[in-house]
Amino acid sequence: MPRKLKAAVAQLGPIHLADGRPAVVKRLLALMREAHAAGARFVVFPELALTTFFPRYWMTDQNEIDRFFEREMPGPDTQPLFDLARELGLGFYLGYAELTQEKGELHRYNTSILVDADGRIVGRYRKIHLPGHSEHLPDAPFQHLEKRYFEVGNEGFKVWRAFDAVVGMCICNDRRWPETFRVMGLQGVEIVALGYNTPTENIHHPEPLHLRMFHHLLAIQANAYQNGTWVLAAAKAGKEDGFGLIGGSAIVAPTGEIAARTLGEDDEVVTATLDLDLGDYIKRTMFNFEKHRRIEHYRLITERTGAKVEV
Ligand code: CDT
Repeated sequence: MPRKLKAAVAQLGPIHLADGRPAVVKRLLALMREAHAAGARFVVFPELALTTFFPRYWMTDQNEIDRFFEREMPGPDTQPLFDLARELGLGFYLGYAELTQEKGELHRYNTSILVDADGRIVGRYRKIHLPGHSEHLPDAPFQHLEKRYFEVGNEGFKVWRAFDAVVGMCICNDRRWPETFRVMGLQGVEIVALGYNTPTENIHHPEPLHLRMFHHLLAIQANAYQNGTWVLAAAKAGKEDGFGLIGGSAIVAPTGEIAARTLGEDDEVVTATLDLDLGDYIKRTMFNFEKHRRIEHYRLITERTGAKVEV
């Protein structure tokens, strides 16, 4: 019996500072209805999908920062997403800023959840590769303060069984690191859901603009192929209060080919029918880990963090 899943990526256009949660959730609900009408059973939303990409702003008042965080999930504003998921039989991935109290201490993470077709949270991922900086960069056109506002995720790269598949999650910058995908690949991942906010400009180095899209696609296509997995990548795109984010939301097959891709920089749904067995031949042949990996030569990957020239 072939395992097929019609899945959707729901790109979001800009969310401005002035846009409140109810207005954003209304957009998400409309995208869910569109994905469902196209036959999808799973839809992927972007990273930090409920607010503007606030790490671009330098803030020192913790109350001001915490306005961008969710204290509960679902909460009063987000409950409609879960209700609609159950009504439509449509699962989703959602990225948001998580404020949680654990052992009497507050923690803040850049988080995503996996919600099944019954509207139940079946998985949670807290972003591990936090890019950017923690200090104020007065000369930069905008900030990238993920290292200031979030802690490094403490739950690893896990996979969950959902939609008759093995599903993993990661967030934005994670997609650029082969380790992210290989850890999930070693758990037999078949679908990696991924939300992102990628600024159009690299504040750390004046790169040609086209490289932002090229590197995004290069990373998701290569990692899909090298692990024989589908990748569902959803962008927040367009100009948020004048600050640009790339689009290029895509569904990538285990062959590394792009099966669907958004065209614009606004709210947009694209779908594809995933053959969940397509990655099997890649996992059995070229990337048969059991047969071909040589872990005795990979020690440095977990023992050394930064590159060091010793010759
Ligand atoms: N959100 C996020 O992780 N964005 C990064 C930009 C890094 S530039 C400091 C990305 O990898 O797309």
